[in-house]
Amino acid sequence: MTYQNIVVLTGAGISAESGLGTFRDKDGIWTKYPLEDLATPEGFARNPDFVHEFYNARRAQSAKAEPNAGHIALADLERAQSKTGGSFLLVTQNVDGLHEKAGSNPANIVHMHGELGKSRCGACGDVMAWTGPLSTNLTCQICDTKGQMRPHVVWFGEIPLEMDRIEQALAKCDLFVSIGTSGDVYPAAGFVQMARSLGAWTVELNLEPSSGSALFNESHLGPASKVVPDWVRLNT
Ligand code: BJW
Repeated sequence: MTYQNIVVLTGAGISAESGLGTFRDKDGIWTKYPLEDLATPEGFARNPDFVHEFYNARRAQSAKAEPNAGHIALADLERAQSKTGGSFLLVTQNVDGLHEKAGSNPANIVHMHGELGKSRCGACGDVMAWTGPLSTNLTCQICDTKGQMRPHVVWFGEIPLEMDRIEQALAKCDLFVSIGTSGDVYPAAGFVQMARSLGAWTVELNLEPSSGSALFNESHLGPASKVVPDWVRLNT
């Protein structure tokens, strides 16, 4: 079956087999580290050094990680879709950069929760590519403010990035595929309802049923490195 406009949403589960931890699984990041201290603007204001240490370690780990068969299958799906003349938008909640490494076209990716490979100045808002560690000793190259550099990621209570672009794509899509996300964090958790209410066919590819599982027309359970390539093969 061919679709005119495809939106794919990915979460931490697609990168699990690349060695990057998920957040809410049994050994997930938020079971080991305090979310309130590490993923909120208030936590950063209280103890920026602790937050920098956490994200510096994850930036270094992500830089070493390689995409798995799930990421690669999505790049294949995008190429197949471009041959039909249809549209394709890959909305990822992941900050690891593995979709780009797998060959997905950066122009068709929205990093709604930001990117570890970028920093942002809390004073002037300038965003720049960043590969090394961040610290409170740094000065912004644009506005010269010291101590305000932060990871370019979206914490709880902050507005995810490029929401207008995502909502426009959801409004016109005829296929919505959700991969490796628990469906516990909004607004991403609400995308399936929006797409389905506007007529899209909805597909879940996850290790286990997500919180919004009942809202999907189709659900295929298993590791992303298997279910994503299998599903892409059957649908291209
Ligand atoms: C596999 C697998 C394998 C494992 N193969 N699958 C009360 C009610 C409703 C909402 C709220 C509320 N109170 C507050 C809110 C809003 C809040 C929210 O949703 N809170 C909930 C927790 C209740 N949301 C926000 O604050 C967001 N902002 C916002 O809402 O702004 C208002 C606004 C929105 C829109 C327009 C205008 C205004 C911001 C959320 C920011 C989230 N940030 C983080 C950190 C990012 C940086 C970082 O990486 O550190 O984003 S938290 C973390 O959760 C990260 C993730 O992107 C995000 C989602 O997690 P994900 O990816 O789903 O991972 P898991 O671990 O939860 O799930 C993994 C899944 O994979 C599981 O299902 C596994 O089974 C599966 N899996 N291995 C396939 N091998």
